[in-house]
Amino acid sequence: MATRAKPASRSRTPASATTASETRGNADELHQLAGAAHPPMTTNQGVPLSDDQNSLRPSPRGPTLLEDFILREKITHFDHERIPERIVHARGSAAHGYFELNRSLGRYTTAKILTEVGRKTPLFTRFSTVAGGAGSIDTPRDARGIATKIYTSEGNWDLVGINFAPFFIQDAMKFPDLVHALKMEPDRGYPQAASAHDTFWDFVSLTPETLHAVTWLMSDRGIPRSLRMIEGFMIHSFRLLAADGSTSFVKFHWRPKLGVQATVWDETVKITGADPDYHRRDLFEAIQRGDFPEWELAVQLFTQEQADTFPFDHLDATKLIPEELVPLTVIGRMVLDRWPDNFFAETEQVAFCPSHLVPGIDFSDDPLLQGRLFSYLDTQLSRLGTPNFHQLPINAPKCPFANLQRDAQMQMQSPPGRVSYEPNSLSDSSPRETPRGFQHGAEPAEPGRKGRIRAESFADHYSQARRFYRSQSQPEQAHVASAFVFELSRVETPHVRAAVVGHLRHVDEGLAARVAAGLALSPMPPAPPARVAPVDLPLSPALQTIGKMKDTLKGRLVGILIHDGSDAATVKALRKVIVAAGAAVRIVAPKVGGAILSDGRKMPADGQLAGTPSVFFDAVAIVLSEAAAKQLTAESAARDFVSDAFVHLKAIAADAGAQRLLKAAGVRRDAGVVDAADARDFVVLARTRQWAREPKVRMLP
Ligand code: HDE
Repeated sequence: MATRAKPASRSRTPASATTASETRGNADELHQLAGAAHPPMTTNQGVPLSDDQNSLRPSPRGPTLLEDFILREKITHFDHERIPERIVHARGSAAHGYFELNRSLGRYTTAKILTEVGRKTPLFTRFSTVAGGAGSIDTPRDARGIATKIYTSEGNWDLVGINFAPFFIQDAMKFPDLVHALKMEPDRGYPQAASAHDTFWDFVSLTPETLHAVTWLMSDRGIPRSLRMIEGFMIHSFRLLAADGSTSFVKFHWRPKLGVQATVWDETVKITGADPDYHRRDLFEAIQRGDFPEWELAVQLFTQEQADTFPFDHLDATKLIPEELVPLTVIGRMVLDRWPDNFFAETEQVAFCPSHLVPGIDFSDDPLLQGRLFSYLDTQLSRLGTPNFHQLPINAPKCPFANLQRDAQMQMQSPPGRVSYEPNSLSDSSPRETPRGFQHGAEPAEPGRKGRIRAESFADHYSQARRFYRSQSQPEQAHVASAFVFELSRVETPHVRAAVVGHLRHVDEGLAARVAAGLALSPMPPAPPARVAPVDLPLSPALQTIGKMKDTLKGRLVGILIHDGSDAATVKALRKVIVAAGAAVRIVAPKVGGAILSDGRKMPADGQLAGTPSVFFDAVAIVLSEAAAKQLTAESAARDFVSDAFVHLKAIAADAGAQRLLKAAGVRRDAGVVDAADARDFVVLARTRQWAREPKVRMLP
């Protein structure tokens, strides 16, 4: 910033001289800082700059001159820095990595990416929430997008999925309505990134096909612990095309190496306040410390004949194919090992389209997928402003690509020659079709009559929602009920609340009763007429989240609270055992500089207590001298650190000195609270939440 000149002086000074009233800000100091390693700063036209601190003016306190092309270029560029954010999935975080196939699908497809075992193919994966804007929080109750662009040798293949197996609607026609209902209400501009409001639940209550995905949304899957711990479902069936011309169906799933894990709701709410970037930071830090997130790519393969026997229509995006019916076969893995260099250039400008397929894979007739095939390309035009968005480095194929499309805004290529049409006889090198090119599966079209029709086979909206709810473990069922109660309690319109509970009676009478009780809703609202009466399907334990938590501490984070006088040996022993178990340790202390431990040495802190609550950790250890514990009983951040860890069902290790703080925080000893000396027991307990504690700390509906 320029130094302010003395207001009294109005004298004119020669432009060349610098006087007391006319300084160059800190430009001269900065010149001295510039070493040989720094390239000269230039304008966008390559003109070197001698002063990037001060705008051009005729006198120290005079107006800025229009002539200042350097200022105008800089400000103009700044004014246009933002591009329209994605209408959905605006909030996202991404990373580079690779895909490696370990089992060939050569019997089913010609796609090289699915047949060349052992080859590592680069990819870019973007995770997102759905409802909130680009600057919104990472941890609302919401679905999570997981979109992957694999730069295959046969062109880019985009796998654009979410962490729920069913979707909310069956026909693309309803997508704008679903999204309008979900996003902030248009008159008041809130809530941002939350489904707990009238318009969303109004739409749900009038659109029973949403019930299955909504039950997933209310489950623990809606509040993931980490982006590294979500599954990814491509939702729709796709076709695989074999070399002999035969076709089969496939569903693609990502399965996290670390297992699926969620936070508890109260914890989620607190994380949101403590760190709105919680998931982004978690992903960034994991990659920085070399703890590379990894997923298996699993497929469900089935034929038309098998599909004909399913008690549902696999073209209906609100249905899933249970693993028990069509097992998952793991065929490869995705590893994310590099954070983008630049958020805007890569994470923001990456453009996914489910229509980006490679030869050997084809679409199914799922009406939701069919609509998506139009939408994504269209939205990139408004978001990125040009049909040349494929030329941006993050979107460009890494294999050769060429055609005779030309010009348009922001054309980066300068193709030589007079020929930009085909067929032509004037060029020896213009691109031509190839027999190895993309083929569509030659399936006979079903006979029928054109119309705005919904298949009768799509009509059962409740049976799969029932199976999902009933397949959950006891704690998870309680969480689903609590989530419905929470969300509907935020709904101001009583008839909307009642209508949703009416639908829940078709899902499960017990669930409806729990939610009605939680809302103090009586009498029980009637169940609306159902086009197809729900049936009891075989349960599917694979749908649980708690069941899918991996029995490991790998990829998790453990916090150790210390203060001056904490026992050095205990802290070190804990850290050693936790790290050996695969987790990372963060030291938390009342002062960020750290604390002097019992051995007289200073241990630096990774986080200051008030800014590093226990919600950031999967388990916590409290190692304190008696004096420090006594002192910290007067500090609400310390009491909250301990009591939150307890009510969020985390394993707690505490030494004798810390007991006073535990007592002040209302911690009652249970199987999940151990002595800090028992570090090995602690790391075993820390692998899971203490579900048995939950009914003692929370009133569950
Ligand atoms: Fe999307 N969706 N979607 N969606 N979707 C977009 O495309 C759309 C659907 C998904 O990280 C948009 O580039 C329609 C299902 C992800 O950049 C838009 C329909 C699934 C992402 C769009 C659906 C998804 C998007 C907005 C119903 C799971 C983020 C920005 C017919 C399989 C990708 C953009 C990223 C993004 C349209 C339904 C997942 C507007 C019309 C089902 C992960 O084109």
